[in-house]
Amino acid sequence: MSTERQWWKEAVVYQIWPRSFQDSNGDGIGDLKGITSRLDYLKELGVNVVWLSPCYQSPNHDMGYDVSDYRDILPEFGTRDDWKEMLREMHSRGIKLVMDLVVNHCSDEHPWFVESRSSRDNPKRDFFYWRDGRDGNTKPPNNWTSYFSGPAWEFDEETKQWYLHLFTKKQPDLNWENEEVRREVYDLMKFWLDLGVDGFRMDVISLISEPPGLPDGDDHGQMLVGPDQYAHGPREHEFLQEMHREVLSKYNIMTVGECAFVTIEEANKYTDSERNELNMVFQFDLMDVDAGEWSKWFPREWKLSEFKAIQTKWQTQLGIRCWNSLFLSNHDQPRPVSRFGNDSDEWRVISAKMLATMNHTLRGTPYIYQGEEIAMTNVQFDRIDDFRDVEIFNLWRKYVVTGKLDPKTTLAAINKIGRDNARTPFQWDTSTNAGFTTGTPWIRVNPNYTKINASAALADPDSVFHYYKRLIQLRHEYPIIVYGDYTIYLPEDEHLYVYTRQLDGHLLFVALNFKLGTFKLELPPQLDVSDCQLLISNYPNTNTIPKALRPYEAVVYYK
Ligand code: TEU
Ligand code: CA
Repeated sequence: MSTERQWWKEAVVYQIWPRSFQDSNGDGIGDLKGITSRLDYLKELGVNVVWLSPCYQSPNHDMGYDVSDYRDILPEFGTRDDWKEMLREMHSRGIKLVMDLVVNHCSDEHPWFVESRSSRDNPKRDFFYWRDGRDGNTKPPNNWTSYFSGPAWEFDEETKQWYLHLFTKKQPDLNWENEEVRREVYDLMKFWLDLGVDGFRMDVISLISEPPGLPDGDDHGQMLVGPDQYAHGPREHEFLQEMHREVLSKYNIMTVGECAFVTIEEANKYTDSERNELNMVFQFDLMDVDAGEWSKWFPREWKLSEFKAIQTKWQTQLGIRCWNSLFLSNHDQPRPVSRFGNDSDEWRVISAKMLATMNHTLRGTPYIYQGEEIAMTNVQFDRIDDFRDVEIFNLWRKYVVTGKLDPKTTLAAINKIGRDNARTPFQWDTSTNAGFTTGTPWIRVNPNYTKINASAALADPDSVFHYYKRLIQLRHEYPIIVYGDYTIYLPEDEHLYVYTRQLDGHLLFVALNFKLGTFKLELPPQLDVSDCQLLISNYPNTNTIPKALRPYEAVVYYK
């Protein structure tokens, strides 16, 4: 049996985080009209799909991931008509639109929650998880901690009960056990699908079903009971199959579920086409490779062999009917060239191309996060006030303000791994504020925009941008890049990542040097790479496979 061919397997997806992409009216905040004005740039890059992070009505406590009206556009971003025009302009350029679906939780300002908290017998009470606390109601109902520091429960003074929030207290969790909640979700999905959207990225969809009785989790002795304890509840797959029956099956769309803590076994269930759940999931094993034992805020050194083992697991252990997604960053992650490559002046371009080569030649659908295609880097803010992310502020309040962590090392960790790295404005050109806004940007622009920007990248045929463009073209020309089987070589090598893809008698050979040094490329005798043709490389190369790889060198051959 061979892999079923599907448009969303062949596509490349570009993620837009609207607040920081392009401002059109000088208020310092990116907006929908701004996106529309930049679509020719995306067309030039050659991407097939845009995944748009939330643009719905929201108090923006968690930058749009706290929705207060699922059918309305946030006024800062524009109007429904602006949205319709954006969609029309995308479609006329052959670009599809995937919207973000944030329905594990909503905002505490959503009318459902406002009603729900108004009294214990309100009809919407059961839309959320309300419970009595322990010890005479003085302690939360269980020991779960929220994703963003502190307990996952908040006490409500009015009705004297606690509600569950796996993220901030302004993001109450919806109770999916309640059939009415599910019906509301399916209705709002149909609302957007009927307006012409081409799919959904589903925020933390692995958290919608809770373990019955909401039992205490094991705190591992660290007072942290994180989502690994409450992800993939018993009704998760049942809910998704219902959603598929009620909504997804009626449209030709793509779905990707953000699945925190997903195991390969679970991912096989989520994405098996015969089970009718999701097309693919985002898994975070690679994003956790540098996380310390305690949390991501205590990063550790990682070995290339571990990195490759993660990739290889996801390349080889998903079933033939399943599918993978490939990403190096998103709006929650630091910039990949700073994290996995080398962002010095000398190596930024070369190492970013090497990382891109990997992300676009593995099996799965590749995602590009805005700015990655010009190798934007992490920022370096030296004051906590320069940041804007609630996750960072919660960390600061809980640990630094209370004296548990020292400000200097915490600031260093925030600069290294914090989410605002991904959220500084897109760097378009050398004009004021990188061409992002004529006003004051809502978050500071990375000062390196004078060197790193899209206009410079477009003008330089050797830029990272043009390299991405070529990778995307290759994907559309060579089915082996999409559908080929994966084999790794030299798995223990700590410098090079070498693998092949195979399809219908063809071979794709990929070799990547992850390190700053030149290393011999010794190929196993069973691998016949004679008569190969060079498809792409970040160094000048020929049809002869090099005997050694230079710093961050990437080569792709085909026969
Ligand atoms: O993220 C969920 C999630 O798993 C992230 O918390 C991620 O692992 C983390 O930010 C890394 O520190 C989604 C959204 O992508 C994120 O922006 C939201 O804040 C979150 O859900 C709540 O909606
Ligand atoms: Ca604006």
